[in-house]
Formats: sequence, structure tokens, C-alpha cells
Amino acid sequence: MKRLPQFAFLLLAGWLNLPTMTAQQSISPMVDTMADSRTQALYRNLHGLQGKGIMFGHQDDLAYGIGWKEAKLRSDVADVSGSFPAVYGWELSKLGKQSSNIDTVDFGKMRKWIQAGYEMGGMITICWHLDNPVSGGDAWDNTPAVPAILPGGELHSWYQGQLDLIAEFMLSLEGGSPKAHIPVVFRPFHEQSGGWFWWGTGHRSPEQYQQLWRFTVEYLRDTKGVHNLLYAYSPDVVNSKEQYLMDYPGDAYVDVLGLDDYADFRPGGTPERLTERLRMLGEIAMERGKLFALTETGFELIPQHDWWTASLLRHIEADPIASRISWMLVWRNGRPDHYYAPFPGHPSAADFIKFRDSPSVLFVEELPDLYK
Ligand code: BMA
Repeated sequence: MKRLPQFAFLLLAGWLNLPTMTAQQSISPMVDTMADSRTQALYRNLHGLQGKGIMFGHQDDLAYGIGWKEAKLRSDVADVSGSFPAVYGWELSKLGKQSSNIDTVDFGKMRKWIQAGYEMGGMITICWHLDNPVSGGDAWDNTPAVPAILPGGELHSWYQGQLDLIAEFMLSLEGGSPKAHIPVVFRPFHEQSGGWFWWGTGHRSPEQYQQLWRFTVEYLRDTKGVHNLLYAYSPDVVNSKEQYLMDYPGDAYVDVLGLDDYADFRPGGTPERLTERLRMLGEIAMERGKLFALTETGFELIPQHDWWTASLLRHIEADPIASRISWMLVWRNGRPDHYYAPFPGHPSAADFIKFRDSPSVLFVEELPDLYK
């Protein structure tokens, strides 16, 4: 096709209300301008992939599945489809307190699975359900605790100790040849727009959340010298841009704008809302030159046999901006009554293969080299 002159393209795009992806589209500077070369490459390549493909991710994929735990290199996703996910999600609660996290994933083994996912060419993302610093309860104990761990708070040095553990873990992740640090999309204090976690809304002010976020970034990056992280901010479902940005710590502190959305797929939910929310997220992100992603989603037990294509993918692809998310990650296959990815014999297995085959969905073997 003959190329349209750029002004004509812009006019047409404006008229069609399409995002204008032109050469001038700016890419925001990274949170860590001293990020190592693989992490910089990941950031650039994710921007390059925007609009071309959406990576599929799964939490704890290589650690366990339905009816198995800790095999050499096993995945329910691969058992069903023959393809491994493109994105590997992990979680660091209880780090330094016990040898495994709340979901019984041993940290030493996690490190090896992270390396395996990375060496297959995948991307790693890590969230953190830090125990309540004040009560000692878990992350869902919402005794107010944010003020106590901020600079000047009575538990601030305790919190620094927790970040020391995070830094040590992140810097212990190595792979590839030559061996170097594995880039990680770190997603701390997620779903803060809800009230279920101690860092969530109602248990601190937006300013306190922002202060906690900025301190966390600065401590890891500047004090501990961790340079293999991208930072993802990921509220749960919200209804407006203002609400999305309520706790936003600022463009200098966020690389990826995320959204955790299970709500629209729950019984009684309206999946069309996912399309609207992703479009809104995309508009916020593209204005800022940021990446954006569906950082958590899923339909527990997948009770709809064609959910993958007829609901999840359909409602992402329903909008040209929503379609520019970098990845979508479904939650863990924890138990026969708590799973989000299919396994052999699951009624949605055939549809999952269709989903894998869709040109817009990327599994690990379809990725370009993300780290070059
Ligand atoms: C929740 C459930 C819990 C799990 C927690 C942290 O959504 O999967 O079983 O402990 O996430 O991963």
C-alpha cells in the first residue's frame, strides 16, 4: 500500500479516534537511568512490541500445577498447549522469615525457575505480599502500618531490612551467557485501590502510599544499587483516570502502568468493562510514553469452555488501544478449587490452544530476543 503522508495519517487517526503511533511517539525515560544493559533492552523491546503482540503470563507456572509439584521443567500451560508462557510471575512474601513463601514456593527453587523462564526467553515479574509490619499478621491484615515504615516512622529501619532482603534476592537472580542479572518487573504494593491489603486505600493517605513507593524505589536503586528492575504500579479495578492516578507516585517512579482485573470476569461481572478499563489505562500510559499491562486477571476454575478466546481475548481485542497491552498474566494453579490456567483434561483446554494460536497472543517461543 502506498504510504500516506504523515499529516494525512494523523488526520485520519484523529478522525477514527485511533492512537497516533508515529515516529514522534515518545518513550518515557526509565525509572532507573542506570539500569543494566539487559534491563534497558527489555524496556526498549517491550515498547517495540506494543501493538504487535501480547505476552501470556502465569503465576508460579513452573513451581506446581494441578496434581503435581516441583517437577524438573513442568507447567500446566505447557502440558495443555505444548508452549510455555512468555511471562513468569512470582511472589516474595515471608522472604527472610522462612524458606518458602505463603504459597509454599521455596525461594532457592524459585531462583532456579526464574532462571529457567529467563533462559527460555521469557520475562519475569515479581509481586510482594509483605506481612503487616505492625501486627505481624499477613498482608491481608489491614492494621494501619504504612506511616510506621516511612522515614521517621518507628519501624522504618525494620522496613529497610526488608528491602535489604528484596535487594539481595533480586541481585541473586542471574542467568544467560555470559551470566548477568536477570531483569525483573517488580510490582510491589499492588491492588492498593482496594482495601484488602494493609497498604490499600483507607489504611493510609495517597501521599503516604506515594512516599512509601518513592522510598522503596530510591532505596533499592540508589542505596542498594539494584539495577535490574522495572517498576509496575497496578491498582485493582477503578472507574476513572483520577481514581487510577490517586496513589500514583509520579512518572519518574513507574515504568509500567498495570491493572489487576478479576472483577469483570466474576459471575455477575461485565467483561465489556475490561475493554473500557484497558482503553483508559492505555490512554494514561500512552500520554506518558509508558508501558501498560493486564498485570493480573483470570476467571477462577475457568467455568466457561471458550473463555480464553470468547471472553478474555475478545474483550482485549475489542479496542485498538486496549490491544496494546504488553502482557496479561493469569493467577496460580494453586489447588483443584483454586486455579486460573487450564491443565490436561480441563474443559477449556481446546479453546486455550486456539488462544495460543492467535497471532496477537505470544507464548515464549514466539518472542523476539527481549534482552538484546
Ligand atoms: C491469592 C490466592 C492465595 C495466595 C495469594 C498470594 O490470590 O491465590 O491463595 O496465597 O494470592 O499469592
